[in-house]
Amino acid sequence: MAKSKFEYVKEFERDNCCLPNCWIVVRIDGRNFSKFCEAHQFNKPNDVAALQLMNRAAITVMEDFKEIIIGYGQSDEYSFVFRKDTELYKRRASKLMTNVNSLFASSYVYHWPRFFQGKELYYPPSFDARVILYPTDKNLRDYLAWRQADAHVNNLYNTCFWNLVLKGKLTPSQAEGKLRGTLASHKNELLFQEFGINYNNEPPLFRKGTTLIRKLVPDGTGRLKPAVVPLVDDIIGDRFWKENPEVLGLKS
Ligand code: DGT
Ligand code: MG
Ligand code: MG
Ligand code: MG
Ligand code: MG
Repeated sequence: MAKSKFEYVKEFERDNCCLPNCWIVVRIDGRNFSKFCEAHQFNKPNDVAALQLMNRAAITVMEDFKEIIIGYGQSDEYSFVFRKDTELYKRRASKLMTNVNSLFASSYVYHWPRFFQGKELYYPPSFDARVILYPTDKNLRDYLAWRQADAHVNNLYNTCFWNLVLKGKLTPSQAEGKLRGTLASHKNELLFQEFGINYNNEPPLFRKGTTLIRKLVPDGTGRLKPAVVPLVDDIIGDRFWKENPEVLGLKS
């Protein structure tokens, strides 16, 4: 077929391919979810339905993109890790990132009514996305540990903050002042002394976030079928990785 004289503009396109042998992480994060959560009256500091909807959208992404080996989500963010040897879209970063991001966003909206029966979605949410490459298994594990540690630090702070505001009747700025510069031990003590809350008994979903991995589960006919399974577990220590060696494909 003859090419048009305009064809040369295609040469301006540049592929941004991910380096070989690296784990490819795509992380999405809700855009201005401070406002989105407020507008939709999410429970503070954690809304179970909202977290479950995030998980549902992430499962949809992993059911479609089979080369994602693990997902980890907390708050308004989700990380997806592609196999280090994936050749999907010739490892083009923009293809991987934009496809994951738009499927996540559309799934979030698609599944909304099931998680928020009767609650209207007032405006379309959107998410940012980035691609990060990790050359070693240790780097990848440290990345996931970093996100889970972040969930813990933020949740401890937010649990204190919202108890001080909602039960302690402090203004937001008073609560902020009271918590500024305090250590985790102080926050634990504050929750216990002032509100009788043992932080370690708070729901693990809030403290640890959700990890999605693939497991073989019975399909009802006695056969085992691969499925994306949500786990609420510690992924910082070694135990999780020893119990699930297939995730990183480690030789035992
Ligand atoms: P960004 O990401 O820079 O566009 O801005 P934000 O506002 O999304 O900020 P980010 O991602 O650092 O923080 C997440 C916000 O979402 C934070 O304001 C807390 C809120 N959020 C997340 N999960 C929940 C929830 O379950 N309940 C409530 N009430 N708020 C939540
Ligand atoms: Mg942000
Ligand atoms: Mg956000
Ligand atoms: Mg966030
Ligand atoms: Mg096309």
